[in-house]
Amino acid sequence: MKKITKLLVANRGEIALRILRSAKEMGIATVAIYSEADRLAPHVRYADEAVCVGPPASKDSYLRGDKIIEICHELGVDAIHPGYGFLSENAGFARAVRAAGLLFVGPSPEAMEIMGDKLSAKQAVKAYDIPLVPGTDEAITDVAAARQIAQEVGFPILIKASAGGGGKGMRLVQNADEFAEQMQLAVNEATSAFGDGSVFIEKFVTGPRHIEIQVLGDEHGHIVHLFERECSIQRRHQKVIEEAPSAVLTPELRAEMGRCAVQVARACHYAGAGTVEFLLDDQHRFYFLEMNTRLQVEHPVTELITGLDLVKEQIRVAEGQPLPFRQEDLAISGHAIELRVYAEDPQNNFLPDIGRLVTYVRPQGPGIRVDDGFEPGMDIPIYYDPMIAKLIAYGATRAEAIERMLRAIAEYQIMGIETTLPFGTYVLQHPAFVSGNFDTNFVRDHFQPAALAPQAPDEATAQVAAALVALLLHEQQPAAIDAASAETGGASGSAWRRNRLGVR
Ligand code: MV4
Repeated sequence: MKKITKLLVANRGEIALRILRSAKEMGIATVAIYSEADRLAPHVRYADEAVCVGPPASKDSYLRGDKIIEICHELGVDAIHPGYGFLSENAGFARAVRAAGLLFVGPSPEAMEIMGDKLSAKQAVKAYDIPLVPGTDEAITDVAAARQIAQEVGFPILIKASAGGGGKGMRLVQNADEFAEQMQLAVNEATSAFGDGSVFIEKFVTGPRHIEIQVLGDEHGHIVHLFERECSIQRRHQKVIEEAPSAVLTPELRAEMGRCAVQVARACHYAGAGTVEFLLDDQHRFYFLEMNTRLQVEHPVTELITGLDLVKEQIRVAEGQPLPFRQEDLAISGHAIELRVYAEDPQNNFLPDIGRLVTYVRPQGPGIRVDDGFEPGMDIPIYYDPMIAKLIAYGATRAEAIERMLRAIAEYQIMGIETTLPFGTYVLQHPAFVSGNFDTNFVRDHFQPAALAPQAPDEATAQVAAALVALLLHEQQPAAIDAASAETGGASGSAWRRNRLGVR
């Protein structure tokens, strides 16, 4: 056991703040790092100390593992929390941290390596009873042999890159005639994107749900699961809405997927917080896809339904403490939904929208949590992920969580950039979402951008708008209008304005 007294957070934005807050509650001193683009970011002020690591580009700042370790030595830091993204799943960095005599708040480099590659992950879980999508568990190299396997599995099939993730290097093959060409494309894409051309075959599961299980392990071999998150609402392989629990899992299926997730974690001697991803098909059969060896963006929904602080648990595990609970101590209470508020235009194919948060007012009230890293007036940096905030609603039931989310979206005032907030309203009111009957094709099947287009105002609204424009023009040019007003013997412009607005 080694107590952490000073923690460096190797990240930015909402997740840096999220981690700093838990460290503060635990009485741990904190160090933030920041790039030149983030000098004014809230995480920099929140930490006890902050060090600039370099120019805006991630590779020159948040990815500079060598510099970050050096800072730890200079400031007497004893542990690093990597957050998500950046260095969080970099086994080489985790190894360097360990070699420098520091604690890495995350799993071992060995576990990261095993799960970082999809084929080695499949190999690792082979000894356990984990359902895998029919296909190959070794890299395919010979086209003719691979086509033969695809025939046996049955088209359509997917060719996936072993080193891939987020749908990159994934090719859908409809029939044997296309196979050779698609395989070549997949190998080329994997080679250029990951420096590793290993690909494998999986039967294509049509209309699957993406359901993941949160796991938590300690260094003494205890592993529990913290139930599921439903993450099927996504676009371009990026999640937008997540919820816990899933509307479709029965207690039996939940327990079974949970047991499998724990076994996947056991297969790589996992310690820390991790996520085991599954596909669930329309027959409610589930298949292990991959394991993410980090804290995930959507972890708050799990926190809300379990009452746990996952960052605190991560820190305690990193210190070598045993988990303070067993599986049977854990239960789901209530329902939580997260909407990722991205600086993107849902009416324009979710293209990133850059600019300034001219107005930024967060929603509040019962059951609402906002995890963000912005303040009014700040610019959205172009260098990083365009996520502004995570809006999380909690309720006793799914219906109450939906009502609260809709109310909170209506309260949220963001002006200056387009966001995914209106998309959230659309989804949360959609019959398919409300009924729970949806899959990973939700956006393709049910979302029409035109549904978000502003409606033409009615006559009364148009007149109020015209009056407000007149008032604003008056405010900007009071001298000219006051002069006109004096000529007609009226009150001064500003006094008139005060009276009209009821301001004293
Ligand atoms: C699949 C699949 C259907 N069948 N594998 C996409 C990203 C990667 N993590 C796994 N993905 C998929 N793998 C088989 N065998 C469908 C997807 C998929 C998907 C998965 C999760 C969430 C959203 C998705 C959107 C499209 C495709």
